[in-house]
Amino acid sequence: VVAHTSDLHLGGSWRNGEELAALSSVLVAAARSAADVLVLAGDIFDSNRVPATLVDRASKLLEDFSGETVVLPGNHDPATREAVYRLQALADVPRVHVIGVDVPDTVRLPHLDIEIWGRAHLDYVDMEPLAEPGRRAARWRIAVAHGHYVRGPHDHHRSWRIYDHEIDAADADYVALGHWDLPQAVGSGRIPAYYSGSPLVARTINIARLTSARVEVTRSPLDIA
Ligand SMILES: [Mn+2]
Repeated sequence: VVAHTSDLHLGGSWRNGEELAALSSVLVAAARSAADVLVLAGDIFDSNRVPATLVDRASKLLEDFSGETVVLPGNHDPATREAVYRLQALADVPRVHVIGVDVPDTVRLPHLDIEIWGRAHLDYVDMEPLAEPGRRAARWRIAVAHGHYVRGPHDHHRSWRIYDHEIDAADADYVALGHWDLPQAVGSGRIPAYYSGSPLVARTINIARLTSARVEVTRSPLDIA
């Protein structure tokens, strides 16, 4: 069972702490669904300059989740030298794996026979979030990408573009997308590809259940005020 969310933007309106409450409700919902893996598809922090106290509190929340957490840095929290993900508080949390920081592109979880591939944002400039995904080396494969799904020619001026043919070529059982605030299914339909939306907007997280017969994707509601 894979839980998926994105775009928490922790620190974006840090005064009232509602994003931390949202993270907490994400972890509760993931645990309620018995998620083995939680995928955080970018822009988890609003910037790499958020207060250390916020990082400490987020780290403590993540530490309490019993599954594995896989983070893909997005365009707001890229894996630069000063990335929030290199701070000790976060680096010390067991079972948290950050693509582009802890591993170049693939988190391998042999006990679940699953791998999570992604291309981290490494700086603030345009890149191809779903280019050159390679081939799977485990029974299950999740591709995670943070960018803008191209619906037509009117999207060609956007940065961080994601195309149908790239989703189809990702050799994945589920494609976990981030960057959009609203939850949405995208792609040609050949491979399940979904934006989770931001927890504070969607009020849900995505749950992908991988079984030998099919991949079932649902949205699990969050308990947030
Ligand atoms: Mn973004």
